[in-house]
Amino acid sequence: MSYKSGVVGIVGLPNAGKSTLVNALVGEKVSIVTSKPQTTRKRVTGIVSEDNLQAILTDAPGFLKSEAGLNGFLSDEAKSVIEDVESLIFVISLSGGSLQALEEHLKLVRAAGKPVFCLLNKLDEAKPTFQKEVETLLDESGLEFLRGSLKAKTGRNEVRAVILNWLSKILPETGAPLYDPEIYTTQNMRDLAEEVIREAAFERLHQEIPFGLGVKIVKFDESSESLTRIYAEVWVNRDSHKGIVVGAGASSLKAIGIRARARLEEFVGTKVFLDLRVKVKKNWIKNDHMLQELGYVLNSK
Ligand SMILES: Nc1nc2c(ncn2[C@@H]2O[C@H](COP(=O)(O)OP(=O)(O)OP(=O)(O)O)[C@@H](O)[C@H]2O)c(=O)[nH]1
Ligand SMILES: [Mg+2]
Repeated sequence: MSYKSGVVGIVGLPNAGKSTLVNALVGEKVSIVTSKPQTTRKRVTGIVSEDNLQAILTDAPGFLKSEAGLNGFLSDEAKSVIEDVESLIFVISLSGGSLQALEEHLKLVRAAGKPVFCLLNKLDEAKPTFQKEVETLLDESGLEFLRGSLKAKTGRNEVRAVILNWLSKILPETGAPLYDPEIYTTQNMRDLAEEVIREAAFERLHQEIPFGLGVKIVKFDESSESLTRIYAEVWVNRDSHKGIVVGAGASSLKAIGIRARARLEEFVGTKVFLDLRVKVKKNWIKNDHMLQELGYVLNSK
């Protein structure tokens, strides 16, 4: 019987809807989604298993040009995802943005010489002039594209069906799935906990904080069958950010903890005790040693 599988990179500029697409294709929440750009940092794997195919999706950070610090890591990670996969889905937001940044990213994507499918996302918020420019660019590049919106369920289902059909054509024949079809992510619980806490914090905080916010899981204690104890540090880049994350009477930190704990309980399947502490780690986003401590280091380095 024919069975196809392969590794597919989900790439694009920050905030285009890449992680939303991964979650829609997998049918489970594997990657965190927020309204703030540069949400995804380390690549996340989501696995879609159908009767005839399995796609191992690699959700990349948004593409940006930078050489140092956390931005440098994001930039390198986005580029290395393009190298490490067999085919690519390029997600573009029609809600506007820089055509030049898009062109630069497109150049890298095309240079990889791999099958590419483009999703023109956020059709519900499309800016007509920008949409025209993007479509001309893709037509000139000879790239296949779909216009769609991942905002509502019907849109997600339509996009999912078209992309699965594309995958069924381009994925290589493997005879059997590469991963057990029951598995939908390769992420471990510690990494997942870090992402869930970061998402809860991003949702709660002002625009300027999230980029300088990191989460370190200090201890993940599963020794009790009915209660998982998670001890985590929330790192901020500046003294002045600590008070904002904690909030008056610790209201903000408590709200972050409540939201994160509810999601963590769904994932781990037990009650969760969550201990969150805010630490000021001055300029950690520019410090190689501290970046490494949070796992922001390329596998190849
Ligand atoms: N209006 C609208 N919003 C969308 C659509 N798809 C995704 N979003 C929203 O866009 C924002 C960014 O979505 P993400 O999936 O986190 O985007 P991303 O490309 O993974 O972003 P980074 O990881 O930061 O690069 C979130 O607030 C989503 O809910 C869409 O089709 N329409
Ligand atoms: Mg993302």
